[in-house]
Amino acid sequence: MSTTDARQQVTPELRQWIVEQAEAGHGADSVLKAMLASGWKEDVAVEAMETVLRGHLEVQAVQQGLPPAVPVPDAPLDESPLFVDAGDRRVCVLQAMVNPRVVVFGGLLSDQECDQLIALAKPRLARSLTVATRTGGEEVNADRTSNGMFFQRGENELVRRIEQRIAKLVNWPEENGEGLQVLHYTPGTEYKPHYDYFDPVEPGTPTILKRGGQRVATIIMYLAEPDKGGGTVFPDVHMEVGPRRGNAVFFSYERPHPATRTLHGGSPVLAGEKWIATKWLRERRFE
Ligand code: PD2
Ligand code: ZN
Repeated sequence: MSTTDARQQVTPELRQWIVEQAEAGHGADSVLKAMLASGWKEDVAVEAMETVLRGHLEVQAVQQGLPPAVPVPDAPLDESPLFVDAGDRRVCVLQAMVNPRVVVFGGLLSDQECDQLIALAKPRLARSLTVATRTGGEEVNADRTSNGMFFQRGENELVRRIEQRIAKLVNWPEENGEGLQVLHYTPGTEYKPHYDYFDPVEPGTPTILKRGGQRVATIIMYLAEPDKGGGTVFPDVHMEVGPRRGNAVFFSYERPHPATRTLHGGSPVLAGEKWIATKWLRERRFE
């Protein structure tokens, strides 16, 4: 492989060579080394490798029957910042995982915002429902024993402020968000492991998707801490996020498939009370 092209274009031949190297089991480091030795600039070489391999993996995934990947929200974490500018607030990055994409944020909400959300939600709580993918409606589900309520998107100044902050934090239009949902868990209540996307094979899913397409990301904000239990768990990667007040866990899923490893659940609260606010983000404007 050699390049004399001053613009360093990723030609079909280069694409093929990168894929062949990967398929032959050569690691990213040795492929990069070979490209640098052939005169490729490092940033161009890295970008070319990433783009080509991502594209190749996507073609293979779809050939194997997986739904196609779509763009998803994400925070700007490329340079491993300690903080992200979320407009009216600097939010701390406590932990970041690539696969599944999970980010734990510190201080997304102030204590006062947590208390205000709880106070506004309290009089409106009812037994939580889940989407009935068979019909497209909603149903009581033994896997989800919390009480909860939804705010309308932009319902009041507090909700608008938080929605704007989330939109800036993960670079996703506010109007693609479902209404903020507040949930209350008492001892013994939980949300058993599930996926937040809608299962494409369920008959009710096409109806659900008319209102903004698939869910592509979730942000769970912790408003009040239980004394024991109540962590958010990701069983596929054996991870548990502690429900620390003001913090949040964000995760995205680029296709509605278990390959995203975004199975997650709210562990039973063992003592005390847990309050959270969940925001689900859709592909398009959610009406
Ligand atoms: O309460 C939680 O930790 C939790 C866990 C899993 C919430 C949700 N899912 C959700 O609201 O989607
Ligand atoms: Zn969930």
